[in-house]
Amino acid sequence: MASPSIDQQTLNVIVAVCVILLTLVFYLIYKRVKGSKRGILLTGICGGGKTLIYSRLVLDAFKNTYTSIKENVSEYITDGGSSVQLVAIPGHERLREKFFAQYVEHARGIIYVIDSVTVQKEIKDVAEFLYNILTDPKTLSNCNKMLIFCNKHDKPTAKGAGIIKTLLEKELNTLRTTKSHGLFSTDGEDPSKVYLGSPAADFVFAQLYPLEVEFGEGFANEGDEKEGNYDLEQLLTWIEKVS
Ligand SMILES: Nc1nc2c(ncn2[C@@H]2O[C@H](COP(=O)(O)OP(=O)(O)OP(=O)(O)O)[C@@H](O)[C@H]2O)c(=O)[nH]1
Ligand SMILES: [Mg+2]
Repeated sequence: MASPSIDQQTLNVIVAVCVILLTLVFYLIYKRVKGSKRGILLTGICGGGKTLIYSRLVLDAFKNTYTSIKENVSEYITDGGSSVQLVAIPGHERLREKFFAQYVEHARGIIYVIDSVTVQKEIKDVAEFLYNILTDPKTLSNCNKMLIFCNKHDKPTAKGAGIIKTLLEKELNTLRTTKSHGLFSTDGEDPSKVYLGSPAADFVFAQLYPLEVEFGEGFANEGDEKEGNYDLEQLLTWIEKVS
């Protein structure tokens, strides 16, 4: 007959083995989920500078760019040594939603690139595509980090990130009023869209929590120089943080 002290020891060993196995299983699940979400998406309307930013990061070079008709995808190793998949999505209105839907499921973070010089003139289009991204349930279920990158800050007429944030909040507030009328059909709410922010107050980005929306500014080229300088410091710091 086994002594009670041996039983206790056996029990301790079994508990220890179980704890180790469970830790291992959770670690493997965590690594798998994290590993499948490696995408950093560069998105936004036409001409914001997505392809040039992609070229600066991946090729460390200036490239002449033309309106993209397909996505650019590449591995990118951050200064801190993390590996992510950088995807530049075409901004053309007939392509952007399709490519966004294709890549969002693997996204760890979304960078919404804006031309800070033309933003006021293009605010309706800039805000509407952003609205579509922010009310897409796939965005919120897959990704909780977004950077709104205000590009072309080499130009003296570029609007600051603070002004662009206010412009967008105002336009998104209007859009959610007009669009939410269409969200209700006779069978109830449209499940393909979520309501933007809190209906109790005017829209501000902070209402999107747990989606964290940050703003940054910089430039992918300087003036009209073909090999001009660039400043993507704030964008790179953000990528490092979410990687
Ligand atoms: N001055 C200046 N020009 C820029 C900057 N970034 C991009 N450009 C120029 O803006 C134009 C559009 O840049 P792209 O990178 O092609 O823009 P995109 O967002 O990829 O556009 P689509 O592919 O149409 O969605 C090009 O002529 C770039 O050289 C910048 O920071 N400053
Ligand atoms: Mg492009």
